[in-house]
Amino acid sequence: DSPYVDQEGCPNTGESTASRSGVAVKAGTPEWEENIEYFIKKKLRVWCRPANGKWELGTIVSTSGEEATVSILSGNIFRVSTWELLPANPDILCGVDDLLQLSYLNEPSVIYNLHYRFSRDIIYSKAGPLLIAVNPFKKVQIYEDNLVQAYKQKTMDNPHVYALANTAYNEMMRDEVSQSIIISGESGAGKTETARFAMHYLASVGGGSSAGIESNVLCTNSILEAFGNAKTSRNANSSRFGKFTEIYFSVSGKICGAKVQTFFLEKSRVVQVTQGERSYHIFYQLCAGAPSYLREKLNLRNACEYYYLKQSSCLLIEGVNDAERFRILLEALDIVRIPKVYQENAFEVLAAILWLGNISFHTGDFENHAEVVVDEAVTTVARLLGCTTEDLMVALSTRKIKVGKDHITKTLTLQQAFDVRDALAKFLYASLFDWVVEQINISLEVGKESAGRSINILDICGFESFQRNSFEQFCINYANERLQQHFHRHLFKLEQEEYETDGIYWTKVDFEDNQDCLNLIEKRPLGILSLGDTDVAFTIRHYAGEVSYDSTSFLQKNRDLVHVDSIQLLSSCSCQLPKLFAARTDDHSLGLSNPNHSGGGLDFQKQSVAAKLKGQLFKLMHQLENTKPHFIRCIRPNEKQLPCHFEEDLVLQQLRCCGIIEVVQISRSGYPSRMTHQEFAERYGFMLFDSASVSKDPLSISVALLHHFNVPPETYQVGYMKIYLRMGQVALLESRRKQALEGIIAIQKCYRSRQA
Ligand code: AD9
Ligand code: MG
Repeated sequence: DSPYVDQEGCPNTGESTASRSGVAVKAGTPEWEENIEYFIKKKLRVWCRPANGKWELGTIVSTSGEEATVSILSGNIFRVSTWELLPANPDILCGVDDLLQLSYLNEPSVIYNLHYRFSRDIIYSKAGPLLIAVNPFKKVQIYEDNLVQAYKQKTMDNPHVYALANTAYNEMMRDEVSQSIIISGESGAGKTETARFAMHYLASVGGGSSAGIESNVLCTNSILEAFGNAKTSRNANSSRFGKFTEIYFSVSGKICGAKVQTFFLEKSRVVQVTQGERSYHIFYQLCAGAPSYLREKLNLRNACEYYYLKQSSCLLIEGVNDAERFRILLEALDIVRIPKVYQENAFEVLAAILWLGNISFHTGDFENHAEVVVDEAVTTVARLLGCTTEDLMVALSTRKIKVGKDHITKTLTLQQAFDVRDALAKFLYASLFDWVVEQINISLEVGKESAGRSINILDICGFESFQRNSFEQFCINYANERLQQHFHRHLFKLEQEEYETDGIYWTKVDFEDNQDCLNLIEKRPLGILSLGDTDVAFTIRHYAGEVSYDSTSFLQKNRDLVHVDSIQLLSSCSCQLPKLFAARTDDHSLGLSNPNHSGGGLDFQKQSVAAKLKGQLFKLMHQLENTKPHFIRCIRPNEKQLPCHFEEDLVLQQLRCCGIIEVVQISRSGYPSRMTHQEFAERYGFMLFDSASVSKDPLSISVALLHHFNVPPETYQVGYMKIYLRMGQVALLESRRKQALEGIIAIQKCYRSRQA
């Protein structure tokens, strides 16, 4: 009568609940039918879903056919289909640090665990090798400097972004291999904040080097956020670009330089802002915070006077002081040593963009022939760029067309003129953004003492699916698709590596890949990227769900054309930056565009946006492949950006999208519970009645325990360092342990009462 097999001969719950398939037993399967009897007898808790659709904890009172009567914790009784029941975990597993520790892995158990922790301000959890961060939307006291020290000295090692950064740092130092911290999650989930905390940790641990370069690294965040972040409906500080920051370390582990790469800045936001959203922070900061001499120089007005900004009635962000942010930005620009002259050049370009949006057109003597309205807007733009008003007006309202060997000038229609104006504004902004990134990189340039090791932090825009999805969403989701592939492969690979290193037997498990979807997007000749001229709506089944794309203006956005006339205008400007931006286009060819498109004529032609993105992603993946990855999944607990609100369905949807449960399930088909020989022996060793016959080393005690409880050999493995257990085994051992402890207490009571 082994204590391992239930006295009544019922199958043991752990084994029959899915360890064979590696997936939690689905309600309604024969295995679960058998288990229901067991759960009734033992009054074990189950998850049930009454009509309101919310999972509730309860115990099964009785079953009849496919119907079960369940008493939930509130005392209410429900009749539900047995298909709607799932096993719940024992109390000891309530709020575990790592989802892999759950004996029963199912959606309600995972959600319950994360919710339980979240309501105690424990926002970090692990899902095997993956760190989950649930956005608290409030200040939580878990980032203080003393905690940096605690994680550094390993006096704390519960799940935390500091713990993860510490692991990355230590592994870089120990193995001399570059590391990557890859942060993903939906918009507003907390990626950028998490990246900031990781950088803060690394700056503290790797600080104290020459020239205090670590403070420059931290400053890059506020600069890039001013230029690349904006208020959206989902996040008041949404990153509208992807960012890959490489932080380089010397042999002694000190930061000696850094480099920032950016991807797919959302240009359309400069000229088009949806109601309730804002354009890039920098515009509002400049308008609110520029000192009077600068206001005069730039002929600067309030944000509400610029068309590009006032398209949306949202000009302020609650709780944010744009003027104060501008002051902080100026400090940051000084810290990274961007010369004052350069800073002012950049502000001139920004003011020029704002005034460009105020330029209007009317139709002149000939119907549908655009003429620029001569006003303060056009004269100010000309002055800020350093060209004549006449040249600017010509560039905005006409274009040169090549006919045979001759060039003729054609007047634009109103719509074409507005398009040319907006294209110029977008070009100026995107060029300025790239220039800012370059300036930052110059200031962060790797010092001589670099050992060529780095810790890289990736923070890209999260998967997006809206009512209407356009080219921007296509690019973002394509990038996420690539990242997802990297994520799956590596999580899985890591898992297998641990088994191999610890010397246990392990059959390789195949993993479903998203390669088909990537092929659909990028494979030549029929991938969506190369079907550039197909002007239809289409739906892609992404790893995170289906998204239907509206292809209106898709092609235009992908071509991202700027008039050659506009480029020529900029190259003739007397101001530094416009001239520089124009010169950068020299390495691209100037070609003849489709004459039916955008007025017909010469366009500045370059690689399409999607093709460029594809190239960037390949390069990025290649860089990531050469590093050891550490993954963080950020989760948005509610839509309203409120503290203390945990919407279970919303969280569940994100867990499903990012495949967290799938990752855990796959990890579980291995040996999810691991304890070092020492830990195992310490927790359960007292149950060996015949301990005298066992030698005192933890390995022997552990093996003796496994034999003593007749743990089936197929449910565990003994590695060099750890005992590996299949799903459900710890729950069984724990119930034995509880019984044993109760027994000891009963004996002690009995002994004391006899003595008394
Ligand atoms: V987006 O894809 O760039 O739109 P992110 O980057 O995922 O998005 P972000 O980091 O900007 O989200 O977080 C959104 C807001 O949540 C922040 O502005 C904070 O107010 C809040 N947040 C996120 N993480 C934390 C945290 N660890 N502690 C406190 C947080 N607040
Ligand atoms: Mg962000």
